[in-house]
Amino acid sequence: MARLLLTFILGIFATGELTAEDGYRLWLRYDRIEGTSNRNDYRRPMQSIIIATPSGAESAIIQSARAEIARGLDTMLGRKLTTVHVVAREADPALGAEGYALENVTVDEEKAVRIRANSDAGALYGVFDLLRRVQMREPVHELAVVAVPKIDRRLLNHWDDLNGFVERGYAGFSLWRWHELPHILSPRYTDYARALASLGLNGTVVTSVNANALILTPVYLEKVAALAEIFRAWGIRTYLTARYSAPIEIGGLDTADPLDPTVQAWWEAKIDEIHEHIPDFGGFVVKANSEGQPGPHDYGRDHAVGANLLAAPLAADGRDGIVMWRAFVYDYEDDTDRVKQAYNQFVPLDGKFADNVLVQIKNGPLDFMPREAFSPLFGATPQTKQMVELQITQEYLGASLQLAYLGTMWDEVLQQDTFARGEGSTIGRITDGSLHGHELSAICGVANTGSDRNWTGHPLAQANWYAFGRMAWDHTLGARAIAEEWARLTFDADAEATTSIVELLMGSRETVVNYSMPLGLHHIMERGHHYGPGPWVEGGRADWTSPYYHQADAQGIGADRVASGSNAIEQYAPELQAQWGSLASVPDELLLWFHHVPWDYEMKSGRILWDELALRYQQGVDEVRAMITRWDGLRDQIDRERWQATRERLVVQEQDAREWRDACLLYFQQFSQRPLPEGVEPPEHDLQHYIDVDRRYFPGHPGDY
Ligand code: GCW
Repeated sequence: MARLLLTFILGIFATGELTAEDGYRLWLRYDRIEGTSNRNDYRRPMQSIIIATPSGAESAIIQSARAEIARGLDTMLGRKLTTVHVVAREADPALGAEGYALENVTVDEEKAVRIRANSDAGALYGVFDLLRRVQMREPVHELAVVAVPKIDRRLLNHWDDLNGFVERGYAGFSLWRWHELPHILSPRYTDYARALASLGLNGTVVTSVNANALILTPVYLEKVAALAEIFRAWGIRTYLTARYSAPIEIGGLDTADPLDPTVQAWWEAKIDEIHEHIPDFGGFVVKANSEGQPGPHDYGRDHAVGANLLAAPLAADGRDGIVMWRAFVYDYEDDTDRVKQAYNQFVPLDGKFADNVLVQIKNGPLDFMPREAFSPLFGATPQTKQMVELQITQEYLGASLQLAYLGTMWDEVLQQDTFARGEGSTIGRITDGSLHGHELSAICGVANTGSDRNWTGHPLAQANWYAFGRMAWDHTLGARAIAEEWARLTFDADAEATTSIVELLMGSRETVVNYSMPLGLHHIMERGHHYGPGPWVEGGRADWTSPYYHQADAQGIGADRVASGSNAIEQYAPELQAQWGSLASVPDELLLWFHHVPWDYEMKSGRILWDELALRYQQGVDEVRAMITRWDGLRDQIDRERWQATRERLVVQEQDAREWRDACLLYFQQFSQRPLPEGVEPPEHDLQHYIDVDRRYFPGHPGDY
C-alpha cells in the first residue's frame, strides 16, 4: 500500500501535475504567472486598488470583491502585495446601475488601479474584469475601460426539482442540497455565486418552471433564504418559480382563480412572507397553462390577468420584483401549427400586462431545436416587455456528450432582425428594451450546471455557461471573441493552440445541425429523453411526434408553413415573408422549416434535395472526425485530464453522428426511394436496428424511471 502511494506521488511529480485538472475552477483559475519580470508587469501598477463607489462603504459585496482580489492576485503574482482602498466618489451617470470604469491613477506618487462604479455590484464586476485581464496577460498600465450591461436582469434558470433531479440536466444532480439546507452550506454555493458574478450575471431562479408549491412553504423558504444570503454577497438576487395552483395545494383554498379576492390576498401574504425571508427577492418565473401546468386559463382568465395577479404584490411597498411569464404555450387540443400558437395567444394581450411583467420567449417558436426560425412573437407586442430565454443545457444538441458551442447560435438569434420597427430591430434590442423604449429588461438561460465536479459534464460545455453570461452582459460581444476569451482563461495553451480550440468551438454547433437536423429539419429526435434520432416517432399527441414536423412523403419533405400549408410565415414581417416564403430566396438553413420540398428539387448547389440532404448528414460526420483530428493535435498543449475527457466524448460524438446519419437517411429513403449519392457512406445497420435502440434511462428526462 505504502509503495503504491509512493509510486503514485512520484508519478505526480514526474508529470509535473500537482493539481488535478478536474475543471472545478472553471475560467477562474488564477494560476501563478511564470517569470518574475512578467509578474512585475502587474505588480507595479497594482500595488493598490481603489474601489470608488458613491457610498464608499464596506458591504458584503465589497468583502467579496476584496476576497476575490486576494485570491486572484496573490496567487497569480506570487505574493501578497496589493492593498485595497474603498473610497466615496460621486456617482457617474455614464456607468448606469451596474457598470464600471477601470483606470490607472497615481496617488501620493504611487501607482494604483481605480475601479469606479455606482454600486457595489458594479465594483465587483470591475474586479472580475481586472482579474480577467491579468489572467489573459493583458496589459493593465493603460486602462481606459468603461463597461455597462445592456440588460438589467441577467439570470440563470435552473430546471432543478426539490428531489435533486435536474430536468434536461446532464451534469449530475442539482447543486442545491435541500435536505442539508439551511444548516449545512456547501462551499460550492459560494463558488457558484463567484462564477455567476465573474460573468456579470445578477440573478438565479433556483427552482424548475415545472414548479412545486412546496418551495413556497416556510420550511423551504428558510432554505432558500440561506442560499440567497450567500448569493447576495456576490450581487446575485434569488428568484423562484410560482406554481399557479399553490393557493390550493399549500394554501387550503379551493380555487386559484386570479380574480378571486381570497386568492389575491393569499398571494399578497405569501409574497410578504417571502420578503421576510429574502428581502431582495427578485420575483417569479411562471410556466402556466403549458404542458399540463396549471394557470389562469383553468378559470377562463388570460395570461395578462394571470401574470398581473403576482405582479402587483411584487411591486408593492417600493419593491422591485418582477414576473417573467413564459410564452412557451401550446395546446394539443388546438390543431393550429404548434409554432403559431404562442403568437396567437399573446399578441391580442399587448398592453394588458403590468409594468413589472416581462414575457419570456424561447428563441424559437418550437423548442430549442439545433436551429429554428426565430419566434415571431419577438417585436410583435410593442407595449409588452419581452425577454429571450436561451437554453444553455443541450437538450437537443447532444446533452453533455457532444460538443456544441452555442455562442454562434445565440449570436444568430440576438442579431436576428425582426423588422418590427424597420431595419435593425434585432432580438438583442428587443430584449435589452431599447427597441420599444422599455426601462426594464431581462434575459435568461436554462443552466447546464450540476453536481459533476466540473459543473457541466462535458469539459468544453463550460464555454456555453461562459458565453451566455457574457452575452447577457452585452449581446454585441460576438461568439468568436467570447470563445477566445474563454479558451485563454480556461487552458494555458499557446496562441496557436488557442486558435485551434476556438475554431473547434466555432464550427461545432453547425456540425451538430448537419448530422442531426440539417436544412431546417427539426423535432426528429427520440421521444422523451430527446437524445439520438427518432424521425419515426409516432403515437400520442400529434405535436410530440416527428412526422408532424418533417412531413416526409413520396413527393418530398419539410413542414409546409407557407400559404399552401399552415401559413405560419404570415406571423413574420413582410421583409422576412418575402425572403423566406419563396423557394428561390429562402436560405438552405431554413428550407425545410418553411417548405415542403420535392425530393428532386434542384438546390442552390445544383444537386437535388435528396442528394443534398444525404451529403449534409455525411458532412456532419466528416466534421466530427475533423474535430477529433484537431483535438489530437492539442494533446501536448492541454492537461491530460481535460484532454482525455474531451477526447472520449468526441469519440462518442462521432459514433452518434453516424447513428443520426444512418437512421435518418434510411428512414427518409423509404419515402424518397432514391439511392444514396456518391460520397455518403453506406449505413452500418438496417433501419429496424436504429428504431430498436432504447436509451430509456438517459438522464434529464422527467418521464418513467
Ligand atoms: O424543452 C422542453 C422540455 C421540457 C421543459 C419544457 C419547458 C421544463 O422538453 O422538459 O420543461 O420544454 O421549457 O417548459
